[in-house]
Amino acid sequence: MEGIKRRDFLKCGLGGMAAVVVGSAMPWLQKEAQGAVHAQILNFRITDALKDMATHNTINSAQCYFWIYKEESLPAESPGPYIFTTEGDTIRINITNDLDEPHALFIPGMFNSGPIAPGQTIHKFFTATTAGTHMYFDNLNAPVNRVMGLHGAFVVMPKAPAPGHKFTPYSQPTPAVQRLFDDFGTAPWWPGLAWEQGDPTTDTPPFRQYIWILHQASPNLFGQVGNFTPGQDFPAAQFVNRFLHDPFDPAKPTTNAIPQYFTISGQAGHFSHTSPYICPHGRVGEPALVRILNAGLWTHSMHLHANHYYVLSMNGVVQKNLLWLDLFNHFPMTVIDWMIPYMRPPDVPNVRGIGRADAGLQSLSGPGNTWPPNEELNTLIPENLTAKDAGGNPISLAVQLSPLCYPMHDHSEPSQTSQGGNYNMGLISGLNFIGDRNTPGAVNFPNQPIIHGPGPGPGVYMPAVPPPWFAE
Ligand SMILES: [Cu+2]
Repeated sequence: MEGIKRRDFLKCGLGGMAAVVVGSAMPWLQKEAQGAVHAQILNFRITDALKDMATHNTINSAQCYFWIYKEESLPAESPGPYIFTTEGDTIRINITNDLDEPHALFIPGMFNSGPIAPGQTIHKFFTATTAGTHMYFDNLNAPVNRVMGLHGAFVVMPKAPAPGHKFTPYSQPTPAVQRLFDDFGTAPWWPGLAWEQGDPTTDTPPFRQYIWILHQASPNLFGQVGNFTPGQDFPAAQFVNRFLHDPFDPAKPTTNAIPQYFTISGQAGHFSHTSPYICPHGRVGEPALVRILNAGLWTHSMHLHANHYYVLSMNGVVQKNLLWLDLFNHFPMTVIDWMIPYMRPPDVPNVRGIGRADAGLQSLSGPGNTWPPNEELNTLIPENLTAKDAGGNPISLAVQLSPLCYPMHDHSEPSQTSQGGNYNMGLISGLNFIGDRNTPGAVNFPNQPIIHGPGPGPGVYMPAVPPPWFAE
């Protein structure tokens, strides 16, 4: 970012969201969270960084200036690290402000650092009082400091479920939420695993959960805030007005303040769609929680394919009547939990219906059904043993029809297209299915005709017995 004369910039943007687990008692953590580090004390520095925004390589070197919470043991990134702890735990935190104006760290209802002067370090502790999803952010000069990148997710897990019940994400779930979590893995309509249940044989972790922090970034405006008179706050009203309403003027590409990047947990487009930290990845019967925090100033209408999801909690209020939806509005500063049941996607052909385990798996092949009539989940198109390379060696053409990848995208599309025309660089992710834990785990279903190569063409039914290449 030309013109900014500040610290030696940290570089960030490699795309691996970092998590830190704090506290002593974590009965819910039966398996190490991927990439998580354990800490007894959080050591935060409030500093700045330049982040690669587009391709993460030299093809497109677009960068954006951010203010960030940097935990000492984790890489620089905006948003700040995911923090996980357990209800009732005491969190010790040290925060140093390396920037030129006062900053803070605030968790509504739980913690308020108060203003930390430039160069000052504070030492505090607080109790994680409420299980659920919380945003931590800088509440000074609101909303400038928060939108400049000073925000993150603070997740408090309950200590234990109510006697005779299964874990939910809350210490006082409503009857409807408790019923849903009790039914997962038990009721015939939710076959598979409970949320709290893992399975080492499929490498499925318990408490499957994802965090989506929604944000928008304006490289021009953030750069101007970074260059503003040291020690003075950038005028908040001007920041908001320009961030939301600056008319796009192609003649002034270096001053326009409209956001150019719409991100989920710091990533956009291909990088939010393919990140294992963002895009849920599981089998039918492995329900997953998504905690969604909108740290920005724009509204996002998040629309999921393949499954409807349950809205469990909104801004700390556990819901009495669970909405079952495929689209929901996420306004600025809302914190909303979704439960994706990971039921069988309705478009995957199977006569036994959606997600049911009480009937055998049957192919839809035969007259009157759609073509191709194949079961997709878990299916392997076997290799064509007749294919040879130039040296006469067999070529493996085997294709596993997993994962089945479905999109999650923002229906506020005109506002999310990075200056009109780059849809795939916007706020998108997905939902991946890598199989069905309610059907035989092996590939090549014996009652299933397997389409091979180009297939016989539309309207031609496949043989009822496996073709010769199917034999093992
Ligand atoms: Cu869609």
